[in-house]
Amino acid sequence: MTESRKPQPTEIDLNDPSDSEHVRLSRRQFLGSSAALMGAAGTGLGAGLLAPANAAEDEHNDIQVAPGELDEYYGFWSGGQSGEVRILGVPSMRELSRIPVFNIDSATGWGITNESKRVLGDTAFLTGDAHHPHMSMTKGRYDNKYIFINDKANTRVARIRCDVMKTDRITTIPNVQAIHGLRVQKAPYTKYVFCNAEFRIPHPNDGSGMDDIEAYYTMFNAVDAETMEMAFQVIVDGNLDNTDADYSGKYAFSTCYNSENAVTLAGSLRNERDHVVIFNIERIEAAIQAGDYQTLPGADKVPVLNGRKGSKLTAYVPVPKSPHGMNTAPDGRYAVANGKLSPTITLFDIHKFDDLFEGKIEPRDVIAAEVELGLGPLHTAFDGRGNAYTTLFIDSQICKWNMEQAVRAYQGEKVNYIVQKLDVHYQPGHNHTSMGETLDANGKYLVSLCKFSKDRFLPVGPLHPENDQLIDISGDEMKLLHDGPAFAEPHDCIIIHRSMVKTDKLWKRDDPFFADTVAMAKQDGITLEQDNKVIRDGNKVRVYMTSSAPLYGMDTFRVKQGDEVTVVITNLDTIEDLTHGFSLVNHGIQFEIGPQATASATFIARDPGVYWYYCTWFCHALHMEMRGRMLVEKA
Ligand code: RUQ
Ligand code: CUA
Repeated sequence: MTESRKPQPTEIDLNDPSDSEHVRLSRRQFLGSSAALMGAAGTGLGAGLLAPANAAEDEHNDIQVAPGELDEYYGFWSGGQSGEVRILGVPSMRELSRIPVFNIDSATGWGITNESKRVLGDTAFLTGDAHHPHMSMTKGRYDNKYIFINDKANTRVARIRCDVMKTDRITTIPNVQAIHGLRVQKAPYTKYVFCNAEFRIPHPNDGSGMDDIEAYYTMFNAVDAETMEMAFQVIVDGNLDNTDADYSGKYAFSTCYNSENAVTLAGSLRNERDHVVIFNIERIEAAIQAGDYQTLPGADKVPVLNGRKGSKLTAYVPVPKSPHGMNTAPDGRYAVANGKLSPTITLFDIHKFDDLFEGKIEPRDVIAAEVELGLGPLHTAFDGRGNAYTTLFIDSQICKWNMEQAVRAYQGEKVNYIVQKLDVHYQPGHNHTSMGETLDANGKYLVSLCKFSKDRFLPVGPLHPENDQLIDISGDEMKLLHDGPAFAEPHDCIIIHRSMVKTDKLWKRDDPFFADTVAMAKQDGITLEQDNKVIRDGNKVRVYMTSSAPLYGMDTFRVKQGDEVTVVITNLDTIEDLTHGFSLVNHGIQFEIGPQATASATFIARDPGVYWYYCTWFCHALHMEMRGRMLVEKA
């Protein structure tokens, strides 16, 4: 089960321009022409301008993305406290799109339309704090199905569909608080989304037992990636921070700070060591099969297993002081716990986990190396060539180090495992390499997500942007290429070769995203693709109309004061990029209707009078004229 974890050679030819139908000019060809390079440099492309002075001679730095050219990689960025996910092009670092998830968005109508409210459920009014976006995988490689992301603020996990890049499911994790670390099971496929609940709470959390701090606990959670239902929860000692999984599908592991079970800062810093908890997924599944679990109130179908110290389902490995990031190397063998309050990283040998669970070795025997890197190690990324890149928060540096050399140094050999330290600006949290958390890690780019930008950009008031710095790691030395300002803290990102991401250009009429709305129309005897009709059902009114640039199917509709009005719009246009919008003035109603999509929103017609509605997405030379009136008659 654990033999073959060797990374396979990458299946993508990164220099093959045919991997995207849009690419007309090979990048190398392009860079070979200094005239073209000058031409691009003269356009003032802003974020797209990345070539260092020596780009023309230096093979490694082919990072120019000229106007009309496409990026080689997609970046999926967490939007932090904004609650959204952003799509960037890498290496240009241009922002391509935003996917609202845990936020309300006036452009797309996320949190406003009935379709998005069905996804958001009864948590539609909540805020979001998005940290860790991760794409589903098959056999350790991205599979373009879903991107999952956590909401720490309201204990949720969301799923984004990669075909349309919209959020399609959101699950609130029961009986825990603050989902932080999130990763997917990497093999054989993403059956589970693993997510850590960070804060310990009383159980039941009903106002009793609030002062019995010792009895608080938290849980490690697994969500079924297809159904988005809870698969299981595991009670742990301490709290949980970040998590990752191995390449066999058998193990997941989480860092823990506050093994002291304290509720104050001072209390949680008492111990010199906290721990990493290793979860044996096979044993957990067997225990569920055997009925060896309990359930908790309010979630009586979710198996809750005991994974506290001494349990056969988990192993606790002591590591220095409040470890934070947990990162599996693409060699399938090693995983790094980042020391945070200790200047060390702890390198785990995953190949020894079987022995540990069989009781043949002691917990600390799974440690292949524990070496000093610098101050404040938070997260580690990998290049697929045996090197690791660790952010040093306090030192404001990225430390590049070699894993095998670190193992030898830990065994007492006099070898230098640190390859290079690069200053970043400033205080990096996460970092991420191109394809770095998959078997396709290719060591081209590294992004350092810096928490402070200080003097790197024009001042914009007391609230500064973050600074996502792009670094070339393809050569022996790391080279800083680009400063990327970002609003609201992107904790984490993933960088995926464009050949592995395929999206739809138009909606399909039978898309499940608006299937409920289509079903409602059918009940009303409406054919959405052609009918423009008002259906009255008591004081509920459903207004069905089409949109086709530059016209709505109805330029006037009439309702009565106090009616609950649902406006349903179907965009008949079949042209790529031809999105219409619908905004009803003074009613807080605004949303996107993509080509071939149906979208709807419901509101109360409170005040009599004339209210204009208009198209919010510029769609046609007569876009301004794309409008109509809602006439609200006095009750
Ligand atoms: S965790 S750095 Cu969610 Cu590191 Cu932010
Ligand atoms: Cu339709 Cu603008």
